[in-house]
Amino acid sequence: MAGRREGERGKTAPMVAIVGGSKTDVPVLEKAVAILDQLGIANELVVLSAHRTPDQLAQYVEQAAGRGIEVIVAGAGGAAALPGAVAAKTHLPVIGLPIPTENLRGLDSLLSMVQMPKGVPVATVAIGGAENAGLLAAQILAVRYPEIRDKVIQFRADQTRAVLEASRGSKK
Ligand code: RP5
Repeated sequence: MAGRREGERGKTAPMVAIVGGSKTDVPVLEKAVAILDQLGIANELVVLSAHRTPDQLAQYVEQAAGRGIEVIVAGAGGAAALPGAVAAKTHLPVIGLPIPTENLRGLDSLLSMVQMPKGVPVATVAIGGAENAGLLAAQILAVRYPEIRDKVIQFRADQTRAVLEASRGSKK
């Protein structure tokens, strides 16, 4: 596994944390997990809310860097305070993932996330853009880990090939 580091008792220490504000966010968050798994990057998914479990969220984020987490993906919907609350408690890069919502289609989530005050950035992807959140996390890690860089480059090459093959197929 790329970026693999053995933690206590031989368990792989996660390098990316995916935090969601509610269990209802999990189906979207799992797409970020899937791309990280595909790239062989150890990750963990947790549900903690900026509003419903603020103390537990703060504690989790404060301990993250010390546990070996290097990037945090934070997905939330509606008021979507989670990514900002996470970013406020860590120096780690935080990727905001706006979760689609029923009434405002996730525009509420997106606008909440991109309006961070200066000094506390959140790198926000598209509404429901979980794959890109996972890929961006991988690309941040790729700066430091050559094996992850190679996997990202291979992913892009495979993607290019698939598009060109589909294009050739459509001309037949
Ligand atoms: C946010 O409120 C969560 O991130 C979720 O997207 C949204 C709705 O949460 P539930 O009421 O479904 O738990 O905090």
